[in-house]
Amino acid sequence: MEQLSVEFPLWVRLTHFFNFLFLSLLVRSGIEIIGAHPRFYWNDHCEPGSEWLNFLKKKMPRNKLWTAEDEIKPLNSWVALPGGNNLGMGRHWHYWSVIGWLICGLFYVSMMWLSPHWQRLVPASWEIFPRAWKTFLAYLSFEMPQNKGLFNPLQKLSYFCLVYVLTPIQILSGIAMAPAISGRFPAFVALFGGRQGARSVHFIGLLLYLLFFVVHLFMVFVHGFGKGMARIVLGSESKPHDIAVFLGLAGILLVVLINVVATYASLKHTFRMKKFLELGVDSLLRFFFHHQRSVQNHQKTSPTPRANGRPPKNELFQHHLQHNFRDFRLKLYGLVETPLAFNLQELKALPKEEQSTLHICIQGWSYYAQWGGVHLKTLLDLCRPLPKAKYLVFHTMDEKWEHPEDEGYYYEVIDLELACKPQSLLAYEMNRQPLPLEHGAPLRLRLESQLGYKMAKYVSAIELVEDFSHLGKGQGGWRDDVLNYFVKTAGI
Ligand SMILES: Nc1nc2c(c(=O)[nH]1)N[C@H]1C(S)=C(S)[C@@H](COP(=O)(O)O)O[C@H]1N2
Ligand SMILES: [Mo]
Repeated sequence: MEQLSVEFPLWVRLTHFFNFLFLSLLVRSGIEIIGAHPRFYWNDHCEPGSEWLNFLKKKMPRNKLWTAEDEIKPLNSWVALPGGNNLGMGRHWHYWSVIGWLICGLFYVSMMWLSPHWQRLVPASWEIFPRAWKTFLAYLSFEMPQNKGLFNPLQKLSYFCLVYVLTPIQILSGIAMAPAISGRFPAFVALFGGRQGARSVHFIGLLLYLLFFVVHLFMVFVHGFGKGMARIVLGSESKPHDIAVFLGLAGILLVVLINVVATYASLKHTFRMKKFLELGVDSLLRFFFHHQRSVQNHQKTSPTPRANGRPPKNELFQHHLQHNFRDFRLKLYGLVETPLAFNLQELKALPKEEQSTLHICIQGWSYYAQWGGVHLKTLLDLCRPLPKAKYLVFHTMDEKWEHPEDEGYYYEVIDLELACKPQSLLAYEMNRQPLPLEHGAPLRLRLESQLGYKMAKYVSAIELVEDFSHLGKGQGGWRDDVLNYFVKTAGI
């Protein structure tokens, strides 16, 4: 074996700093995301009461319809990035910093394996376990273990687990939560015991990073702060401790400052910040998560699926309800050769598609249901989009009376590629019954590789357009516009 010096090369010291920076952003934005549904389950039905961990003390009313939006817990900016009810921005920060963190981590691991440094973390034999245990007992009896190399056995084992066990699990459980991935590779997600298993594992991972951070900091103090700083900032214990402590504290302050600025800018200049965080990240997310086709067939239904978005109250919708949608017509218009209108009987006479899938809300909860309806492709083949047509706008009868401060009816935009996927339906049936009122009667969109908010309920018309920037605030959907500044790719 090559001899290892007791110095930290520059790349170790730099990646240590960036790892700390990106992890601080990841943890805080992760906490923001948890606030959107602060409950954890080991089952994908997310039955209220079946959570193993619940941070929401609020009880949901038994006697009236509540929706998942009532379960949001706005968090303090001291713990969450950016804090408040800002799921969209939390997600932006999470994806932005995960890319930085992955680049940093990949560089670190490659440098380890390209140099003799890999031996620092990879145990040479199973002997590491009893030796680490002995070190642990030594600490318990307030003895300082004598290091032969840079790290003692317990340290080596903890770092190994952090880099080569916890981190891969965290990356994989994160990916498993994307609906595009759980739709395309259900067996992979089953490794975690399902979607909620992946979410719970991802959360436990966050706790372990925090635990590591606290113990690591404690150990640095126990072993000598100046000595530790000299190593990690300047590379070796023999370097001047005072300069190292000064630079080290300046580095920590910089990370704090970046967090403060990130929080402030996200709250004060949300739209500009969103644009900044999308640079590059948006195309990367699109590349990985937009083109997957869902192949789900779960054959499961959840006893009490949640709803999000309450039924419309406006006169037209009430009229349709009273008359059992007898005069209802679904309109197809815009950039098409033949504008069309269908009543429900006519839609039901078209070839029927059925699918049994997992619904995943951006907030984090999920449920299984069976859906029956017309393939969007069938409708497109009938009205024949003009070559100019790029997008489908789903207009709804939902005036969003619950959000009087935000104007406009609920709508969602998808592109032709998504519309032509095999599991993209306009559904009129849920669990083999006519679509219930709270789930979008008479018609709702189902896009099984996407997050729930894309799947507009109470759909009344489909318009084909070349561009959607004139609609609402131009972000391609009601929730995309007004609520939370969502990322463009709803596959993750
Ligand atoms: N018209 C309308 N459609 C909507 C919404 C809404 O508020 N209004 N909420 C969306 C969100 S965020 C989700 S998660 C799903 C929820 O579908 P469900 O209520 O059938 O469970 O509907 C989507 N479609
Ligand atoms: Mo949602």
